[in-house]
Amino acid sequence: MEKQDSISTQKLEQALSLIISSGYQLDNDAFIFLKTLIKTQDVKKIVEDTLKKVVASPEKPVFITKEILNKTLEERQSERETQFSESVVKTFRPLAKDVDSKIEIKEYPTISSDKKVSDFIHYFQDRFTRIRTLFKQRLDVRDAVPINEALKTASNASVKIIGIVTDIRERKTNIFMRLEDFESSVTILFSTRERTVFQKAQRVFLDQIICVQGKRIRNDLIVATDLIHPDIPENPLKKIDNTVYAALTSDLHIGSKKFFEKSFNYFIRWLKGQEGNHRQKEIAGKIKYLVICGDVVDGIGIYPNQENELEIKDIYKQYEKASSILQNIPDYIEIIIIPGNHDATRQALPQPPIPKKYAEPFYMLENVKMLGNPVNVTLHDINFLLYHGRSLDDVIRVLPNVSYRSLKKNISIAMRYLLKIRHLAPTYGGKTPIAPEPKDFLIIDTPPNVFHCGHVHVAGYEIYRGTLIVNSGTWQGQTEFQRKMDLQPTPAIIPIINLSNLNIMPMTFTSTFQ
Ligand code: D5M
Ligand code: FE
Ligand code: ZN
Repeated sequence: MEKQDSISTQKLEQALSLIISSGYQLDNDAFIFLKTLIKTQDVKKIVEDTLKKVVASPEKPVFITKEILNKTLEERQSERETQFSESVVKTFRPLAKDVDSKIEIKEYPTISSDKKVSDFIHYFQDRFTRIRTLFKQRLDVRDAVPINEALKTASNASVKIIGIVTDIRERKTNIFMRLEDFESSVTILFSTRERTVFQKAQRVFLDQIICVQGKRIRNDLIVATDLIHPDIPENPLKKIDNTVYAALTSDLHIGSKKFFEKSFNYFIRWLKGQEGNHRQKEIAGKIKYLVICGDVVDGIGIYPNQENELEIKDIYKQYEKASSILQNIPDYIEIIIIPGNHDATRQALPQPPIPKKYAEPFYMLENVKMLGNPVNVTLHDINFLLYHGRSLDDVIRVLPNVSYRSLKKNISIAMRYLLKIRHLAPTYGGKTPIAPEPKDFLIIDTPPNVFHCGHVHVAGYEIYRGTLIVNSGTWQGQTEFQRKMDLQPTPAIIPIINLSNLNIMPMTFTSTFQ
């Protein structure tokens, strides 16, 4: 320490004699200023640089002032910063830049605009037939029979049927459901005497396809002894020899006053190799895909009094701002964008991609793919089911133990339920609007490797029967409405998925950066 001090003093002395020998004088403030710098700066170098500038300038001052010295100091600092960021950029070698992207988009809805009554019939016929096929893959459902056959059996016989739920009446000690198939219908009684079956029945949605095992006790009344969902079979985690990662996110809500813009820009700088420690930079360099699962912007008139929380009150400007931010992402990263309920596209599911009319700047970016909601995409041989997740609000309502307050622990349970029923939004005409396309695009035909949703603004993950369930949270702080609902969002967390083993690494970009 003492040695250090004497070196600093020596440098100050050398600096002073340099000034004098060059024919200049140091004013008092400048002297005090230099003394304050001796511990942290090379004062001799500062003086040398200052003298060089002074000698070169046409108006040579007699006194070297504090201001002149300070200017040199600032220039040196900014030069060092530039060198630092250049060296970071030079040493950042993103592996993903040398990997070709591999994206396959599975079948896509062709949206018809004029709806007829017959569309509803086709829609439900398609739903019933396809979910029944999924049911028949289960060993314990192969012996299910059409409802009219079940009605012909002897009284008290055990029967198994598959049907669509057309009516639900819940009382204190029992639930009556009406179940229909193509030919007939029947009433099912779930009694609290069969507690677990009764609880399963409490979670059933209208228009859902279920399998019921029970006893026919009267003409068209069956007392349920079991309720079965199609569920997904065990699908072992795919192990693929990939070194690439996907970053999953959603619910940016650009245009909202609560958008975490600084955090999001920090995330982009990290992607570019400009932030983070060595290990974090290594992860950033492997990111090949960025998936944005809806609610890119906050939209206009989406909920009452939204204007109080809007920074940008024009939908076009919201998308302009969104693209001006996202265009800073390195172009070797493929960006996939689907809409959510705040985006400017049809609200009914399946939602078409956000149209060019509103999101034109995005269509100009070569590394951006605008897709619909929901959609199946394969990224490097890993199947993703991307769905914004509006119906999760309905699921949260029917599942006991799951509430907005408990979402941090339970969001994956709500998503898991959609996998079990093999449908993304069962109730027609409920809170989640559905358009009756001739084919039901909301059925989960094939269990995905990754099931990615957003919407609830709370990040959560789990592996269910080999499928990685991810909710990617949000970049928006708590809104007034969410405060009333006691929903605590988890902004600025990005789950990063290693596509070779589906390992998940949540990266946080909050705290000091907001
Ligand atoms: O939805 C974000 C979360 O907040 C989601 O869980 C629903 C809840 N939310 C927000 N607004 C409403 C209204 N008006 N009704 C019910 N639930 C709501 P987001 O789609 O981002 O607004
Ligand atoms: Fe949202
Ligand atoms: Zn949403």
